[in-house]
Amino acid sequence: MKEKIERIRREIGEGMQGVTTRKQLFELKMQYLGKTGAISALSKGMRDLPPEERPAAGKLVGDVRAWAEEQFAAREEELKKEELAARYASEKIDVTMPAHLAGGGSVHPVSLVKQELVDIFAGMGFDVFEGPEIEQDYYNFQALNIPADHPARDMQDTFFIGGDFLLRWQTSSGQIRVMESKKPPIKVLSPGRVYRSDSDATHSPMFHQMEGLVVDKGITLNDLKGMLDEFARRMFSSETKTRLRPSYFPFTEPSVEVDLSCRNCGGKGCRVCKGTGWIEVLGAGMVNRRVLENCGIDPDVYTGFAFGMGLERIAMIKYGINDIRLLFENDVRFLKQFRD
Ligand code: 2U9
Repeated sequence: MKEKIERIRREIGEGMQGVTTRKQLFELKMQYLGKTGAISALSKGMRDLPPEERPAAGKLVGDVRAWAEEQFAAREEELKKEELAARYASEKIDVTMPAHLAGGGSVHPVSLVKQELVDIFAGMGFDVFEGPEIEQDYYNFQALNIPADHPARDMQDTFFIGGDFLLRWQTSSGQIRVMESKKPPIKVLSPGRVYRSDSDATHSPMFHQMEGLVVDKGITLNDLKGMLDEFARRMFSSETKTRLRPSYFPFTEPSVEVDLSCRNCGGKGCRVCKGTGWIEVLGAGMVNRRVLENCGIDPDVYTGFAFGMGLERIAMIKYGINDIRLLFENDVRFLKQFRD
C-alpha cells in the first residue's frame, strides 16, 4: 500500500510538471481523484485488507487524497494567474499610440449660411425668433395681407394639413406673432423651414428662409438700403454693391427685389449673372400699413421695413452650387467640401 501511495505521489508530481493548461490539469486530476481514479481505487481496495490493517491504510489513503487535492488546487491557482497574465499581455493597449480617427463630420452649407447670417444680423442688434412650422391660415395669409384669391392660397402651392392648419409658407407668419405681443421698437430675425408645393433644379418643397423685420418710429427705405449694403459686404465681399428694383408683395408697400453685384465678373456681365452684372438675391420692402394695423400697431406713428431670403439660394450663390437638390441629397462627397 505504502509503495503504491509513494508511486502515486511521484506520478502526480511528475505529471504536474507537464501540465500547462487547466484542461490538462483537470484530466490529470481525474486520473487520480476521479470516480475511477487511482486514489479512489485505493479506497475501494481497502475492503481486501485484513480488518486490523484498515485503520492505518485508511489514514494513508486519506492523507494522500488530501495532499493530492491540495496539489491540484495550488496548481489550479497558479494556472489561473498565468492565464490571466497572458490575457492581460495580449490585450494590452498602449494609450499613448495615436488614435485611428473616424472621418469627422462637416457643417451643412445651409447651416453655415444660416449661422453666418445670424452672426451678421445679431451684430446689427436683431433678436432671433423661430415661430411654428405648422401655422394657422390667419398668421400665414390673412395677417400678411395675402388676399383670398392669391395663388399661394391655391391647393397646388401650399401644403394644407386640415382644418385651419397648414405648413407655413414663409417665416413672416411668426413675425406677426412678435408684433402682436411686443410694442415697437422691434428688430427681429426669423430663420427656419418653410414649405411650398414646388420642385425643380431651383425649388424644393421644403427650404429655409431668413426674414428680417424692423419696426420703429421714422424707419425709411433708406434704412433698409443701408442695412442691405452692410449685409452684402459682410456676407459676400467688401466690393459687393446692392441694387433695388420695384416689385410687388402683398405684405410690403413699396416692395423691392434686391440684386447684388456679380462677384464673378465684378458687375461687367458674365455667364453666372447671365450678362447683367447683377444677381437677384432677396425681396424686401416697407411693411404694408395694413399688416401693421392687423397687429395693432399704428401705421401713422410707426413704420418698418422687412426682407426675406432663401438660405439655399444664398448658399448656391456663395458656393457656386447649380442645383438645389444637391443640398438635400446629403451625398458626403458633396458635403465634405464644406469642412471648415
Ligand atoms: C412681416 C411683414 C413683411 C418679408 C419679406 C420678401 C419680401 C421676399 C422671398 C425671398 C425669397 C421669400 O425665400 S423666398 O422665396 N421673400 O421676397 N419677404 S419682404 O416681409 C415681411 C416680413 C414680416 C410682418
